[in-house]
Amino acid sequence: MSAFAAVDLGASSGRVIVGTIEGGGDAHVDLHEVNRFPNGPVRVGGALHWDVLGLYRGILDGLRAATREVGALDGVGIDSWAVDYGLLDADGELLGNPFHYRDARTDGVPDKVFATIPAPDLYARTGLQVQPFNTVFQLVAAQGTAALASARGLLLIPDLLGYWLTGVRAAEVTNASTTGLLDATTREWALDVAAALGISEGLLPPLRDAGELLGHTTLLGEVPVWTVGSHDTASAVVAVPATGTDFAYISCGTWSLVGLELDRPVLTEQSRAANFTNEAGVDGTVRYLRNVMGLWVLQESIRTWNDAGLPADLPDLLAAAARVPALTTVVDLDGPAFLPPGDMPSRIAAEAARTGQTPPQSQAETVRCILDSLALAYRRAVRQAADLSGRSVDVVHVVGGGVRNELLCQLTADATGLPVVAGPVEGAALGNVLVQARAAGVLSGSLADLRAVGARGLDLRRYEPGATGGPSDRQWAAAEGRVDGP
Ligand code: LFR
Repeated sequence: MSAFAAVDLGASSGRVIVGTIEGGGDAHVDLHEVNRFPNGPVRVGGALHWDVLGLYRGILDGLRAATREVGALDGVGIDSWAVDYGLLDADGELLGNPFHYRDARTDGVPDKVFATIPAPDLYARTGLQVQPFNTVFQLVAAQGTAALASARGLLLIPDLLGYWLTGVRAAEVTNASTTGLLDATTREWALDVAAALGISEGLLPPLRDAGELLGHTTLLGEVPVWTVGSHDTASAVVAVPATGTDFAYISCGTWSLVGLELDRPVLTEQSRAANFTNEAGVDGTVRYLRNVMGLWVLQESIRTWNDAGLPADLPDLLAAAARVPALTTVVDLDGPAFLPPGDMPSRIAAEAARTGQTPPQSQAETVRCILDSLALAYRRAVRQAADLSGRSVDVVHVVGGGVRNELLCQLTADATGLPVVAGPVEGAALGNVLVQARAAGVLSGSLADLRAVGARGLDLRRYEPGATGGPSDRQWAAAEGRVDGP
């Protein structure tokens, strides 16, 4: 029996999960959470940061707990959200707390960058969606700061934590692809892009693929640290229990990442206009997807209600939302208004009013509006991904925390008109463990082989379109017209 610790850091919590694998012909993975710790933005002096040392402590506590439970570990792998980074000085010390990608310092920066490198040229090269928080925009926003001036190295969050464990600096390629500084075709740093924007080449560490030995940590005996799909979405896509090739996936957590796995990027003008991204996947694949604002808007609504002293229990809210008539109000949750933390119910009401719709009148109606709007966004993204890449899709896999949201899963089947297979919940951790196990020689084969091992023993649930008498395809299509207003 082998045991691997997956460190999976999300925007609202971090987890250390142990995956044990019994090798052999019918190998399967058992996941067991050994530590969970809260994560979230910390506002300091008007800026949003991450508490990266707190995260590191949570990881060390988790690794100790893992060792107590299973004895010696066969490996550790780290994945987290994308784009954010720490800067290192000439001694390799961290220069300040990493910024949170929802910080406002990048407002207006993409346009400034496009004045130097036109957006179509940048897309043709990096294949990356435009999000104000892409690392490249954060670095341009930081120009002129003392921290950036004294920085001699940059490490993305999982790479920074891996460096603290092993002393080895590297940039794992799946996450590097979210910086806006990686060539989408060659998967090498686009050094000319960096130079044109005044970003020092010396900041960029050597690239590594997922599934390599990064180094060892000696904190718990000598334990190998493996590179994995260090972008959480990349690890989650590894864990999609697909049996064929014509699948779409929705990695559904704080964000919803909706798209397809391809073997080459789509760098067309139509793809850029639709803001689809070509992020690097494990084994040379391309994660062709769109970011949908996701359960973030629901999480922030609940936080707003709790702060106001209103009862806001998720299961109760979902049960009440299920009784609200479908598609009463739908909004575009991808608008910039929904990116920063804050009072989402008011922002939804304002967006409903702006588009000539009745604002939700209760908590249940607000939750229903969020879920209907998400399902509508999924419908659009799945169809556009298929159109833009010339692929067909016959099933939608939902992985991540959203798997637990049965109403959302059924709405997704209804809206896309496709069967939805929901599970696993801990997709990123499972993908992380699978890639470590192959690197360590416990598993072998292709991504499809890893998926088959991961799928064994999973409790998957299937949702058929229309199973609960939801809206018709015509009603979903009509609702699409309402999000932009009259
Ligand atoms: C999901 C995710 C998305 C990325 C966003 C910000 O957790 O990694 O893929 O766009 O967070 O980093």
